[in-house]
Amino acid sequence: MRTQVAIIGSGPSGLLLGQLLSNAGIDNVILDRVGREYILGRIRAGVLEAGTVQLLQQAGAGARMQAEGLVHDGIDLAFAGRHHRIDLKSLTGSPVTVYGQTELTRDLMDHREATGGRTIYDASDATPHDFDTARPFVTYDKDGTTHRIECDFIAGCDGFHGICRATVQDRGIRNFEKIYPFGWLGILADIPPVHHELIYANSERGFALCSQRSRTRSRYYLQVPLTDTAEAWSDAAFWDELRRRIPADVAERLVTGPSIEKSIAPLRSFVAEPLRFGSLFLVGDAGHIVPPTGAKGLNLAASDVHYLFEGLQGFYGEKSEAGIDAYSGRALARIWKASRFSWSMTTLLHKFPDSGAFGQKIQEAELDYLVHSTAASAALAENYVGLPY
Ligand code: RFL
Ligand code: PHB
Repeated sequence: MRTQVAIIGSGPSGLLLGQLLSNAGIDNVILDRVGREYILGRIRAGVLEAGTVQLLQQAGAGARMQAEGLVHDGIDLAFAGRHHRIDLKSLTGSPVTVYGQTELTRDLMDHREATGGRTIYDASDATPHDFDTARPFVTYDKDGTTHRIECDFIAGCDGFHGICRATVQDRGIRNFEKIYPFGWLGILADIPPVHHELIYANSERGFALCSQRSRTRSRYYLQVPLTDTAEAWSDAAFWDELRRRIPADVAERLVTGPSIEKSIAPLRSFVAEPLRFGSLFLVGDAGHIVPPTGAKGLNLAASDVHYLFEGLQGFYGEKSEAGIDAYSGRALARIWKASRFSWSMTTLLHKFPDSGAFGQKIQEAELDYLVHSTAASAALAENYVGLPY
């Protein structure tokens, strides 16, 4: 088989890139190790920056998000028993959109199917080859046979544990990493959200987040030790602990119900440099990970796609390599700023094992300053709604 761009990974990065390329008449094939339903079973991000919303619309897959996505003009920061609103819209001119990654992925998959895009699911052992020559190709196994896709470029959209970054480990790549000493226990439940906007809560017992997927579906998170397991947390224990970490007036309004998903995600900051190796590009989580506190992971995947799509469009349309040459530098400049923001939100809001009562007071003082200083609130809001591409 031959294509122009072979895309490894059918998560949000691979699907968004594939659709933008297809719309521009650039042929592409997407490969994924697992199947559609497995991918749609992963509960992940929930907050979209305006740039991500715009890209989904540009891809032609934005109709349902436009109709069902919840536009949020602000977020709440809770600490020391109180909560304060950061007015994102008035501070930056931009809101965020609450729309689940599962739904965004489903919309992109459906649109790809409707427009005749090629996706090969359950493709095992996908491997990029010869990406430092003029004739790169990808091999994969399916139904007991090894297949080969000849291409011009390979987009590594295969997430943090994928094969693409692993393939270039001995080619001068630098990895920058910080592991946090806790994880997030997330719960999804068909109950109305406790508040119409998100609440990020710092408390002496650890961080909590009140998020949502719709007016009838809530998503809540608790900071937990890495030694905890999701199975050991009953729903009742989760709701009890959440009530203790959020302000009393919010806890009183909390509606609880049976969980439909419960899982623990470790928190990590990671950036690989560079993101290009000949004709192989690393995109999204394949090249970087942020802790979820700033809601940046999916949005960074989208900005990577934007830069790479522009580069590939320039290559095929104007025979210019300037855009693909600039990809790694442009993407990394934005990635590092979002990594800084995610790290600082994580540091500000979580309980660290060694920080003690002094550390708690310092966090509360910083939060108090943040919510009462227009300049500091604006800096947070600018980063939260997304820095310009
Ligand atoms: P994905 O979504 O991991 O998709 C990668 C795809 O590649 C496939 N794959 C392979 N295919 C072929 N061969 C191989 N060898 C392969 N290895 C892997 C996988 O099956 C998969 O289908 O990466 P992508 O597309 O770059 O998208 C990134 C986002 O998924 C991620 O950044 C976000 O989910 C992060 N994130 C959040 N981001 C936000 O912007 N806002 C949020 O509110 C937010 N909340 C979150 C999050 C991530 C979380 N977890 C669980 C990590 C909340 C959580 C709890
Ligand atoms: C989510 O709803 O899953 C979510 C929202 C905001 C975050 C992280 C996750 O910062």
